[in-house]
Amino acid sequence: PPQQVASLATPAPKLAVNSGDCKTQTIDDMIGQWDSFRFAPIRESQVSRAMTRRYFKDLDTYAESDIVIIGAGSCGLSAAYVLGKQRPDLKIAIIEASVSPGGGAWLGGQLFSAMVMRKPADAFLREVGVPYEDEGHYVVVKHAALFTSTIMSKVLQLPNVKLFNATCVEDLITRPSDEGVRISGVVTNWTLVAMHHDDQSCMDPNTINAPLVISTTGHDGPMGAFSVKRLVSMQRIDKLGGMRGLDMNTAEDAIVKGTREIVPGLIVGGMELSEVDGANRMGPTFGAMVLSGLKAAEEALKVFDL
Ligand code: AHZ
Repeated sequence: PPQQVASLATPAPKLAVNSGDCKTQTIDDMIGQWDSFRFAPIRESQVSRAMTRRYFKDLDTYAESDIVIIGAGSCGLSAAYVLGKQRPDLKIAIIEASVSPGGGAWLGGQLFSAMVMRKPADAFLREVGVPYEDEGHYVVVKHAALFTSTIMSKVLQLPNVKLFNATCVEDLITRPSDEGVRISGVVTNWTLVAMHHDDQSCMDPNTINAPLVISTTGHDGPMGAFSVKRLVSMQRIDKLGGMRGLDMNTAEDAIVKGTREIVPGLIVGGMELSEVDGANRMGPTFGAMVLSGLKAAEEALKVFDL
């Protein structure tokens, strides 16, 4: 049977803080006391070390990950949420090319604020604690940004998940296998570096090894459909089906049901899948993205339950 999504009831573990002899204040301690107010002292190198030490420790820790998720849009974040909650023993790295994770889920359609989700995807909103208006067959979140910021905050609080933003996947790591080739990790670069491959001499990338990669890079465009386009150029799949025109009714079911391991070691979900399967697009309705994330997580857990 499909695994149940764990409840959110347990609070996120507190990070250890070395408060030294600095008194912990409340907001009330400060109000009306601004004349005597001052920040605790700091040396600039402490700020630098606080960031770099953690970042390089994370690079070290996640150089061997259990799962890499490419793309932190609505599908990738949903998959990360389910996997991270369900399996605290797994190390999950999310690689997001943009400085700001969230993909297309900061707005609904056009540049409108509200986000529509068709039922039964409202179950996911209840799971993460996003309020909505019930309109019968569909629900409306008053701000798409409310959904995106909520799921992002839940994902980023998970101790076994690390988001590397401003970092893009430039290639896939492969290994020979009985089925031809197995995807065994990702090749990464800071996005700002990747943008300058044409005007700087060789700037080699970095790598993350992982037995399983989930690609959710969205449909084709300046950034999207990264992994499936690479599968074509490495002759692992013949050609892409090409995303078809908009039909909400067929598109959403097709994306959720089709979310699967496309080649060994690579699960594809969200709108990236429409480019493989020749599925319709759905436009501004996001239920399929969260449920594709749920299905991607379920497919991934089959690998780790062996
Ligand atoms: O920055 C991209 C975005 O945040 C990121 N991304 C793309 N290529 C990458 C790479 N390395 C790292 N090579 C990369 N990150 O992937 C994220 C994709 O998010 P998205 O919101 O575009 O995709 P999604 O499938 O999660 O959601 C699609 C939302 C859409 S599109 C659509 C339509 O056009 O009809 N309808 C919906 C609901």
